[in-house]
Amino acid sequence: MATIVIHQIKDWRQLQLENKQKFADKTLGFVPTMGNLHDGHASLLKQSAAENQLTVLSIFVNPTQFDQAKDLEYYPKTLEQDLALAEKLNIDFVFVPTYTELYPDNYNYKISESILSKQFCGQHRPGHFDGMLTVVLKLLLIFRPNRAYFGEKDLQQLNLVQGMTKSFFVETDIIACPTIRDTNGLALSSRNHQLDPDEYELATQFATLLRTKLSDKDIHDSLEWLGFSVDYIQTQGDRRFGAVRIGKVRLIDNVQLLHKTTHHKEGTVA
Ligand code: PAJ
Repeated sequence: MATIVIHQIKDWRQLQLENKQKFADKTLGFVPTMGNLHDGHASLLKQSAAENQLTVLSIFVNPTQFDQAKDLEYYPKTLEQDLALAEKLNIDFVFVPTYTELYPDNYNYKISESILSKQFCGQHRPGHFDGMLTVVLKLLLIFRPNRAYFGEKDLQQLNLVQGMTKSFFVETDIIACPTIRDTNGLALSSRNHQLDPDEYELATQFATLLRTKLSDKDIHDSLEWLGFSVDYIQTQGDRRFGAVRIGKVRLIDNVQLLHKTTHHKEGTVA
């Protein structure tokens, strides 16, 4: 079946009404994204397609989670390519809403979390997690999927979404998916496409240094010396989290520190 692209919530409702048979007793998997899809997103889509009879992908560059106007403006948009990938992966539905479709209230109502969302990235991106949680809750309520797939690359986001669904009794299982990396160790990210070749080379040092036995402070200082502007490098338990900037591009990552753990388990709550 060809991928069906939906722009409006009413079209999704209509589709369900007209195809009761098709939806009956089928499990629905959901993969929310901001587009500019790469192999990291593809791994989530493949896992959803393998574990559910139907999959919905959403593509929406959510303005309420951008704390800087320039970051939003420069965010790469490649809808044609993204739809071609969805088709290739046999994804059933792609939801591509407008701002007014998702925010009829113009963001007067929002979800906020008061502890975890203030740490790590939250300290450096005011309002970011409010915007993220709000749009994710809206999307989960529109599609009411059995499972929704999130990458461990954004572990703080994943943990916040898990906490939110538990707090608001949302009956969707939040599934953690491993971080997909380039052969040089750099976590795949839409933001990597904004780096020039020299900056990309430099970015690989971020992933490499995060895994070393150096202290957080020594990694911080080494990265600054190399030319990064460091937001934070912070170890919690056996996991090290980091966020850096190269020029206008912000990169985040987290790795499990094997020298700090006795058993290897990816994606545990930090
Ligand atoms: P986006 O950055 O497009 O990421 C969509 C999903 O892909 C997230 O769950 C993210 O963790 C996952 N992902 C990104 N890079 C990955 C990689 N290298 N390996 C594995 N998974 C990866 O995260 C967002 O969009 C937004 O905040 C969103 C949840 C869509 C809300 O607007």
